[in-house]
Amino acid sequence: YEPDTGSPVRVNQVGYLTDGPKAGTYVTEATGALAWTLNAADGTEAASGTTTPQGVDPTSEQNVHTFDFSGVTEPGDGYTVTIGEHVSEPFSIGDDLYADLRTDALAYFYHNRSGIEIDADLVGEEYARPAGHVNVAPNQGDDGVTCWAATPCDYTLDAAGGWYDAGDHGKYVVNGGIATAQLLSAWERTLTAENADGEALGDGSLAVPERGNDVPDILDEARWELDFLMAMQVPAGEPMAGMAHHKLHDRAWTGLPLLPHQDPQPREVHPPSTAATLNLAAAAAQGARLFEPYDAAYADALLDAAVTAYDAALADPDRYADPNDGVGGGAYSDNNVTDEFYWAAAELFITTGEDTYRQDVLGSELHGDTDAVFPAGGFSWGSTAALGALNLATTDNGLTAAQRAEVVGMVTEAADALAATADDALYGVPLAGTDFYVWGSNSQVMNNMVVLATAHDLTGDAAYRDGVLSGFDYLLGRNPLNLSYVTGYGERDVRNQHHRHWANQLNASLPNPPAGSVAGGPNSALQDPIAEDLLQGCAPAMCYIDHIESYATNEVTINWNAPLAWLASYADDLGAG
Ligand code: 9MR
Repeated sequence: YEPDTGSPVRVNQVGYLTDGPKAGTYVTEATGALAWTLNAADGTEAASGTTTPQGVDPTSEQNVHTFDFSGVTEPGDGYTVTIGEHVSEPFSIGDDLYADLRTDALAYFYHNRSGIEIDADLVGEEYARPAGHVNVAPNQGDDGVTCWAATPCDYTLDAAGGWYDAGDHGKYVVNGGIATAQLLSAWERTLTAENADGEALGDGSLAVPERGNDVPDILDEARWELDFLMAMQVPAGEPMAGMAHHKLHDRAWTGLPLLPHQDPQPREVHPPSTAATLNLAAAAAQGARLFEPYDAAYADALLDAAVTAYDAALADPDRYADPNDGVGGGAYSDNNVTDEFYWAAAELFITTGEDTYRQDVLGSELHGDTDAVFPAGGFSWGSTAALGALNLATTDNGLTAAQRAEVVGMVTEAADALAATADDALYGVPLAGTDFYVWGSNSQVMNNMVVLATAHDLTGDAAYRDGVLSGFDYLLGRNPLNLSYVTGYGERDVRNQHHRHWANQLNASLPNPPAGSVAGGPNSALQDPIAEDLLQGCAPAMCYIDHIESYATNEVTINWNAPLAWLASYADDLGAG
């Protein structure tokens, strides 16, 4: 298998912000500098220069040059870069490059709602479908779901609703927590960042059934999952009351293609875990402060669930999900929950101001350890302390000036390293070296971009912004495979992500993923049969294939689209500002 990498001239196929950095990469064996020209759509030359030979890029094992046309600030569509006989994909220069991505990336969540009809008026006929996993045959609904036979319980849960995690039909509290938090943070950013446009996420901004209810649509979307997270909590009076069940999914993996409402299998709730409980605590605590102005009773219910969950986690601090519990759904196991404790304590402190939470977060062994809170490979569902630290640094909260300065210092220290990484990387990506091309590597890149963007919001330092935009360049085409990893964006976008019913590759009557769906990305561990078969020997950043069965390189998930939505929102605000 030889990937079709198209032109060796690699650019952001969507485009470059008018006042932002503008760089690309050229794959060539040539060792000396080469001439490049930037041409406008009508073929006239807009700029020219020479490339900088860089040697072999370790992530791709390609010999590359870089080129830079940051000086060009004339907006337009259809620009191309030519080097010798090679022409790049076309791209734009302008300020309005991320507005559609902001709403498309968020639309992903409504598309993947469980327990509700997906309305043709909101998504179009090809994406409309009946409600999934309510008690309508052949479904065995999530309303009144029982515990897994291996660890039975005496109660049922009404856990209909929530989002499907990914290409599968599972619903996981661990991953639901971080995804919800990142949507909530996209909204919270509009309250704290100077240039943020709240209206772009406000009521009427998204195609969701709740639009017109005077609540920001992004909060309506988050509520769909917050309700599910709360529904996964063990009821009062039961053993382990207040803990959250780790996950809910089918008895065995469903096959592809299969629409949610066609799934005939039993659905089962798996045992509680401390990590899930702390995800509930953190996300619900954040939700409580953001819903307060819109629905005080709901905010109270969220805070109540968060406090109960946190207390339950303190009383049962090392109940880990079983790493072998991976039949019918992913394990999402994690045997270190120090970071989840840090995150939950931070959110509860921000929301309540209570000293006990302040002590828990500031007294954590993680606090002040920048490398632990902000791992170079990116924060993730299994490493969540960064979420707490970012919110402590940006929100109005009860930290003293000195305490806040320390948290802000952690963010900028992490961002300094990431900005330097992006600057050194020959494809501009803020992901250091070759070790971090893991399952979902694009989300690791994006979460590093979130750290950079937050540092930019906090300080106004353009070097951080440049790191974010350079990360977007990588995601949108300036990469070793010359692919845009976001469906519908760029000339060479991926569109066969692993998904049960966006399965056009398997059944022509089904659609491809809708615009704004980001693929997991290169994963050098080759953890699915397609990758194992076709990608042997790949360089780390090239271990990717746009094939529906390659779930370990090409899936979509809520926790990957959530940072995409956060970042598109940030970048759209930049363009407007
Ligand atoms: O995103 C998860 C990744 O970090 C893990 O390495 C991988 C294997 O455990 O699982 C990923 O999560 C998958 C989950 O288990 C099931 N739904 C789809 C998720 C994305 O592939």
